Amino acid sequence: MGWLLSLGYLAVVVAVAIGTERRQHQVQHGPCSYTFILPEVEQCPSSGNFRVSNSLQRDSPLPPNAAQTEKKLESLESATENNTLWLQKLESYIQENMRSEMVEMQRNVINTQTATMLEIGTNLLSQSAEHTRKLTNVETQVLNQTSRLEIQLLEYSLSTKRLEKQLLQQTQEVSRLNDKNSYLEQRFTALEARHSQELQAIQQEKQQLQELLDRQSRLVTVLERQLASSTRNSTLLQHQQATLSETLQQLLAMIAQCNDITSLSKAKTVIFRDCADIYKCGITENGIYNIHLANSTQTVKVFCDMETRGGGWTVLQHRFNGSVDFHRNWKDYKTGFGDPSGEHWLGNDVIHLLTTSRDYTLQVQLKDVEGNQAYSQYDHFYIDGEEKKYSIHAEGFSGTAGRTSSLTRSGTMFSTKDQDNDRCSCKCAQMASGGWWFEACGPSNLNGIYHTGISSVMRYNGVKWYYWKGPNSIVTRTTMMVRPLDFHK
Ligand SMILES: *[C@@H]1O[C@H](CO)[C@@H](O)[C@H](O)[C@H]1NC(C)=O
Ligand SMILES: *[C@@H]1O[C@H](CO)[C@@H](O)[C@H](O)[C@H]1NC(C)=O
Ligand SMILES: *[C@@H]1O[C@H](CO)[C@@H](O)[C@H](O)[C@H]1NC(C)=O
Ligand SMILES: *[C@@H]1O[C@H](CO)[C@@H](O)[C@H](O)[C@H]1NC(C)=O
Ligand SMILES: CC(=O)N[C@H]1CO[C@H](CO)[C@@H](O)[C@@H]1O
Repeated sequence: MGWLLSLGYLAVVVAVAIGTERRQHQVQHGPCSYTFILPEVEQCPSSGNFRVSNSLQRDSPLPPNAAQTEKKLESLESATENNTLWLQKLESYIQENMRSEMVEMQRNVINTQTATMLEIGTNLLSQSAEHTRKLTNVETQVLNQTSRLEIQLLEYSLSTKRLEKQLLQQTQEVSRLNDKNSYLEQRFTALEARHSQELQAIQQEKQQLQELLDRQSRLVTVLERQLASSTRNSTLLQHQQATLSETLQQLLAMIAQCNDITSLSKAKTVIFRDCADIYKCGITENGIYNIHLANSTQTVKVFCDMETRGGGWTVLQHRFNGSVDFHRNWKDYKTGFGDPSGEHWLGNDVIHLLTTSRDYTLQVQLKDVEGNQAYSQYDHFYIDGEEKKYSIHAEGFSGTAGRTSSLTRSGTMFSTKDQDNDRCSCKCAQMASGGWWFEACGPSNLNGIYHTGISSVMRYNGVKWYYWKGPNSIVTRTTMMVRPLDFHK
């Protein structure tokens, strides 16, 4: 069988050599190997003188034992010859069977291919074994990875569980928040509703305000129109005002006439005889006014006291600071001296004419150095004319300045330093100073020396009203004034 295989192999080698150039071939037979060169089949036409070279080359080196080697060599030579013969035979056989063998060879080729395929298969097997090994490695690695992955997976699952727990908590939290949210939403809704209500209310208010505004603007328009007509009317009013002011001026003129005694007396029959007349005309302020004496064209400036006890008093005598000298002669007392606005004596003639024209009341007002005030009143008072030495007449005594009248009895005449009409052997007017109704000098002298300051020395010449505070009282203010008895009627 091995031999057949060898033959087959040889045939294959020969088949390979066919169609190619001359090539060397080796054949392994047991421990020996043979090298031979095959002739070219196509270049050798099938002629009869085909020869085979007998030359054989020895490949292996000579053995150490030469005899043995010789023997062996001989056997080998014979074998070779046998072989050569065999080969020749074979060659011829081959030559004969070339064509038929060709077919077989082709079949053999297929076999060879199969072998090759087998070899390749073996190779493949070995490769696949390698691959298997590698695969195993890979598998272990994969297993390693898988285990690692499993561990990781375990960890992951653990963490997943943790996360799940957290998720659960968060879900709970979320649900709680949702609850809260819903509550808030409810509240929000309520608030929204309230807001919308408020908004509605505000809108209503706004509307109302708008309406109000409209109404007001309409009103303003109406007012404007009224203003326009008022402006027109104001012209009319101005005319009326002009008329009114004219009337007023007329009235004022009339009042002025009331004040101006001269013009009134000349123009009309109404005459201011005294301050009472002026007061009744409506003038109630203290001041200096003109009066007309009865049966006379003379105008007299007098001071009117419009405030004391009902007002309407015509002042005859006034002293308050000693600025005017009262130690004067008959003529001065007759005509009067000083200024009605300050210290003065009105004048005996005027006093006579005035007090004999109507029934007059005399009032004597006093004030001492300590500021005490008092008065003496005589309901009926008048003095005679110069022919009767201005004799005094005062009845109906009352008042606070002493319980007894300090005036001398009625009928006492007037005396000055240059006319002694008293009932004293002395000259009272010179002793007591000033002009007065002295008797045996008497308890009063309002025209004496105006002393200032307190003194213990008895003064006979000072201002005196004996029954008020005795002889030592210092009177600092005196006023003699008259008013008609029927003033209040
Ligand atoms: C997996 O492989 C790494 C190196 O790649 C090695 O250190 C480890 O011990 C292996 N683990 C297992 C379970 O084989
Ligand atoms: C303007 O005067 C007329 C007639 O005098 C009167 O009817 C009208 O009311 C007056 N208008 C105003 C705004 O006073
Ligand atoms: C007294 O009074 C009058 C009038 O008020 C004034 O003019 C005068 O200076 C006064 N005299 C003294 C001394 O006070
Ligand atoms: C004023 O004159 C008239 C007539 O002449 C007279 O009757 C009257 O008494 C006089 N009055 C005074 C106060 O003299
Ligand atoms: C020396 C040797 O082996 N010779 C052989 C050659 O071939 C014939 C037959 O084929 C054999 O019988 C011989 O022995």
